[in-house]
Amino acid sequence: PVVPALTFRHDFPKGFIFGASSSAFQIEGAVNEGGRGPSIWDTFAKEQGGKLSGGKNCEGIAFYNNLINKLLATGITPVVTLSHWDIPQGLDDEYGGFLSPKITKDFLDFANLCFAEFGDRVKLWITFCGPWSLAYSGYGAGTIAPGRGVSSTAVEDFAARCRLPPDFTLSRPYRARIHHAALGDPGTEPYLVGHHQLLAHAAVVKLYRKNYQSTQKGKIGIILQQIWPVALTDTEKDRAAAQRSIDYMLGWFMDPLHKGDYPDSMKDFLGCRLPPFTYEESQMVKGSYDFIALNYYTGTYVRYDPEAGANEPPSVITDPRIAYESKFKISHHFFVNKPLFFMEGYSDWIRVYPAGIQEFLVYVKEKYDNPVIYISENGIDDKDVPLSTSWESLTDHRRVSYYQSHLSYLWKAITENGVNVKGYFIWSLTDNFEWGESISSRFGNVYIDYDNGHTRHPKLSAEWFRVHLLNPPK
Ligand code: PNW
Repeated sequence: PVVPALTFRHDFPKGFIFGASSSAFQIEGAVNEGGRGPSIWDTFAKEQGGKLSGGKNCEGIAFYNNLINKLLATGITPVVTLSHWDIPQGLDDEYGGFLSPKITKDFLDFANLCFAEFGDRVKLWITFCGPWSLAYSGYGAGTIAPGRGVSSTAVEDFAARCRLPPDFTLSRPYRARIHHAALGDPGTEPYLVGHHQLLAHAAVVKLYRKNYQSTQKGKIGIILQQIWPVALTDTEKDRAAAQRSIDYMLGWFMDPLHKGDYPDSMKDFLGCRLPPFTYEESQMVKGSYDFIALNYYTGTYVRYDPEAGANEPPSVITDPRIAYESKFKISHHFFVNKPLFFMEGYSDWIRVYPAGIQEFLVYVKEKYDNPVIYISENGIDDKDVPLSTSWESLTDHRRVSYYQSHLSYLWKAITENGVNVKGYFIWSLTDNFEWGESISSRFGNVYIDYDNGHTRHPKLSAEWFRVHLLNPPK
C-alpha cells in the first residue's frame, strides 16, 4: 500500500483531540513529599517511601487541582487516568492488592474522591491504563510491580545460591520450575488480577454514571493494548495463533466489556483457572464504557508453538501456545507483502509496523460494534545518551517519522474505514522513568537532562508536534 502524504491537524475531523500522555509514577518523583505514602512501585524500584497517611490527602488534592487549573488556563484539556500500574503499598500488604476482590471498594473510594474533587473540570476519565500489563507483567512475567510470577532474575538467583558456574545451562522445564517456585503462581494469579480489574473498573463506571455523569457531563472508559500480530505463515494454525494472541491480550478485557464474558478460546483452554463472572457481575461489566482507549506501539510475527507450556507448570506466558518471531523473514514480507518493521525502538519489543494501527482499529470497529476510540499512547524510545556526549538526542528524526507514519494510517482508518477515532496521544510528553528500564530508555518529545537539575530541552519531535498538530500552517 502507498503510505499517504503528510497529515496535519486540519486533515482530521473537527473536534479531534491531539495530546501527549504521561503517568504520575513515571514523572512526578517527590516520593516522600506532600503526604504521599509508599506505593508498590516504590517497593519494586527499591526506593524508600514514607508512612501511610490515612484518609484523604489534602496536599495531594491541592497539587492536582493546581495542575488541572494550570492546564485549562493554558488551553490544554486534561484527560485523567485513575490507575496506571500503581497502588498504595498498604493495600498490597493488607490483602494482596489486585489479587483480592477487596480492591474494588478501595478503588471506588478513590475514584469517588477524584470525581467529587476534579469532575467539575475533568470531562474524560479513564479507570485503568493497561490492565493486561499489570496482570501479565506484574503477576506472570514479574517484570513490573509487584514483580510476582516469573521473576526475571529467578534463575540467576537460583544459580547464585547453588553456586552454578557462570555459563550454566538448565532445561526449559527446570527453569520453569524455578520461576514457579519464586513467587506467586503465573498460571492463576494473572487471571485473578485481570478479573478484579474488570470488576473494579465496572463498579467505578457504574458509580460515575449514577452519581456524576448527568451533572458533570463527562465520559469514562479504559485503556487497552495490543501488540498487532501478523501470522508468520499463511496457514490455518498460524492464523489461529495470531487470533489467540489477540484473544489473550485485547480480548481478555474487551470481550467481557462488550459481551459480558471472556473469549471462548480462553475459557476452553483455561477452564477453572479463569474466574467466572456471576450473572450480576457480567451485566455490570458489559457495556461499562463510553469509549475505548488503545495503546498501540508495535507489530510482531506470531506462529503456533505446540511446545509452549509442555512439561511446565501452567503460566499466562505459555497459555496462548504462541511464539513471537521478531526479526524473522523481514525481507520476505518486505518484498512480497508489505513493509513490516522498517525500524526498531531501543526497547526490543518495539518493531515498528505503522499499518498495524489501521488493522487494529478496523478489527476493534468490526468486532465490537464501532465504539468511540482514542489512541491513548503511540511512541518509540531511544537509548539514553547524555547531552554532554551528543546533541543528536534532540534531533529525533526517527520519532517524527514514527508518529507521522502512524498518523497516516490512523487517518486512513478514519477516512477509508469509518473507524470512530476521536483523538490521538503520543507517548510521551517528556522522557521519564521507563519502569523496569528506569531512565535508560527515552520516549519523550522533551529531553530531560538528569545530570543537570532535570532541565528540559524540546526535541525535534516537540517542534513537529507543534507545527503539524497544534498550530499548523493554513
Ligand atoms: C505502556 N504492548 O504500556 C505504558 O502504559 C507506559 O507507561 C510505558 O511507558 C509505555 O508502555 C512504554 O513502555 C504498554 O505490548 C505495554 O503493546 C505494552 C504494550 C503497550 C503499552
